[in-house]
Amino acid sequence: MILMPRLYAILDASCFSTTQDLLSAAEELLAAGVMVIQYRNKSADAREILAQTREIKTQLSRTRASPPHVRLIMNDRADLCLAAGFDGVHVGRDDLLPDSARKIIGPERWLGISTHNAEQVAEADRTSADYVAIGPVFATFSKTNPDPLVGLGGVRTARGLTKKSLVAIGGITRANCHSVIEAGADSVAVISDLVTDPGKSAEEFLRILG
Ligand code: TZP
Ligand code: MG
Repeated sequence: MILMPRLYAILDASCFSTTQDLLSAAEELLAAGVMVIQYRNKSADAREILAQTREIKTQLSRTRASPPHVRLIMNDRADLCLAAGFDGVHVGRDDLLPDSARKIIGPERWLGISTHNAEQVAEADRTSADYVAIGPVFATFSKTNPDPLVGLGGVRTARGLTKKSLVAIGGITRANCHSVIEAGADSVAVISDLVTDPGKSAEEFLRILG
């Protein structure tokens, strides 16, 4: 059983105009004390993704020469998780089934799964996933064709259906994150509210979430 840290930062390549901007954001998140970062890239090919993740890893070793260990999670692709030497993979409804992804990444790396309703949470609970993401909780502009909003009620329901680490996602900001944790999430996954000033924003999230 893993315990997901309160803040799960997602670096979405589409939010940054250059790799350098993405790396600066990664550096700021790390310096602020973020312990889990997902790399999300919906448009690049596998080679570009690996080139970018290699740079993120180099950045990480520069910013954090010693423990604590920051976990890097690859979105969508279990094969690229291994190739990049990442610590886990997050799969959605269009990706490999969680148990197939588990076969690729092995027992130690973290496996996360997206869910969008109670039935999917219950199903995810029966898989080898380490954590279950539920969302979108609030309106989001970061996902194409998002599923219907689950709201705080959806987070509460999900909490009742799994003892796995529960990650809430979708429209979560410094202003509303506390309510999401109160509803039963262990962690909040955030894209947009970490883009503008990543270090300051992450510090504020971490302060609010205690
Ligand atoms: N899955 C459900 S909502 C979402 C994903 C990837 C996007 C979350 O981004 P933001 O900007 O924090 O709403
Ligand atoms: Mg996916």
